[in-house]
Amino acid sequence: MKAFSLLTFLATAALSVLALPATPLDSAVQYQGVKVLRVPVGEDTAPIDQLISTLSLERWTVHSTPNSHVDVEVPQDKYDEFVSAVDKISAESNITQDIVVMHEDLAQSIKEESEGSFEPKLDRRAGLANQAWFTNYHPYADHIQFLTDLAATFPANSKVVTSGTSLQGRTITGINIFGSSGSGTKPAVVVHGTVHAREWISTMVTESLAFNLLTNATAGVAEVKAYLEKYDFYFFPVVNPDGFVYTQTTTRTWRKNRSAPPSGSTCYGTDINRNWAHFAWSQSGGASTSPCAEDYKGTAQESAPETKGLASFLRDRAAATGVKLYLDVHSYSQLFLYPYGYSCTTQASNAADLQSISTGYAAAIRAPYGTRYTYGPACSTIYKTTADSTDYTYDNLGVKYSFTAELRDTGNYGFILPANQIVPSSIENWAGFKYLLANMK
Ligand code: 0X9
Ligand code: ZN
Repeated sequence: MKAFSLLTFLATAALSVLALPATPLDSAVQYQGVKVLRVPVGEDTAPIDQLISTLSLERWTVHSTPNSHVDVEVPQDKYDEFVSAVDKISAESNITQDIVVMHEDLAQSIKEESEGSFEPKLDRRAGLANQAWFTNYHPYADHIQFLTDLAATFPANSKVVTSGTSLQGRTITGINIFGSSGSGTKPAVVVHGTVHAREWISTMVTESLAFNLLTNATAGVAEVKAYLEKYDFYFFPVVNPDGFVYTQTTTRTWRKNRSAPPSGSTCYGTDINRNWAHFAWSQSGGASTSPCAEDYKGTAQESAPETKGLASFLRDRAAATGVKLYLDVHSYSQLFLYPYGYSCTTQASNAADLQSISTGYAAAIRAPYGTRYTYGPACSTIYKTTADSTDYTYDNLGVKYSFTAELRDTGNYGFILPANQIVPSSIENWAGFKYLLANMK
């Protein structure tokens, strides 16, 4: 071994020792033999919901829609019981489609998803704030470093900002990107990802939008430079850091924040996207009051500090400069949704404009790789949701362009989207994002 490679080897070994103690590669063990199944459901969704709850299965599809499907994790020891019960339900409801296997062995898929992601040496060799970042998923601490490095690279046009503190004390960190008149002087565009901890692609795509905006504008691309003169941009890649860290150390498919069980329950977590201070928080049907449910709405409006911090950040921006565009990035299903979530009959006052801009957005997203997005008002396009982010920004803050994007895919991999889809997801979403910036009235 030559001196140089020996040194490299020793440095690498030292870094490996310093590496995170727990990674999805470790946590994947708990998923050995777990399958993820796409199960067709009929008009009546109650029997399948009942079965999933009796067997305590982890749902990937939070809400069952009639005549659609439910994606669900099924461990090996519950597989036979589950499949024979589904067969029975299917026969009674005349369902003709078969169960589809999304993941044969979730442990293996999680391993593949993160290949290379948790080796610090790779990140360091690449340098954090450059295009190579987008070839892999990354540990939480590296995301903070990415934002810091990005802002340090372009100090005249960006700075690190925060939107409060998570329950476990993590600073919710973002990047503010601005033009020649400085920060906070134009209407805001606010984009955030990872409300739901397991939706890792949303972290990467949010970062890629910030990265593309900054690198293109500072490289002199006229169209992008002009956006910086028009808007004051904020990107928060991880607004649920406690949940995100939990997906990296313990349970890859965790969704909610990590709030302690309320009295009488043993279940952790509030759904940040059912916890906003919208009047429909107290209505039923679009969120759960059960602390064990994936869409648990919390003990009170903004009881989750993550929701509260974000809402207060948005209120400040709305009062200071107004918020022109709010985009809440999730996965999966390839959807572009606008208000309302709480009602399938009440229409947004600018519904026609929202529908038409969504049509253009979907066409822009489709151009690079042919990826098809479905779009429309949230409630009638997917399901009813109360006190979600976009109803709040729309009704309470007057943000006329309030959207939820659900990124790739439509169910091949779901949340465990292979890392080689980060770059294409980023490219198509950059096209969609630019379309919005160019076409908002
Ligand atoms: O249920 C949710 O919170 C979102 N779907 S996800 O699978 N990422 O959990 C959809 C929210 C859609 N509702 C509104 N945008 N109003
Ligand atoms: Zn989500």
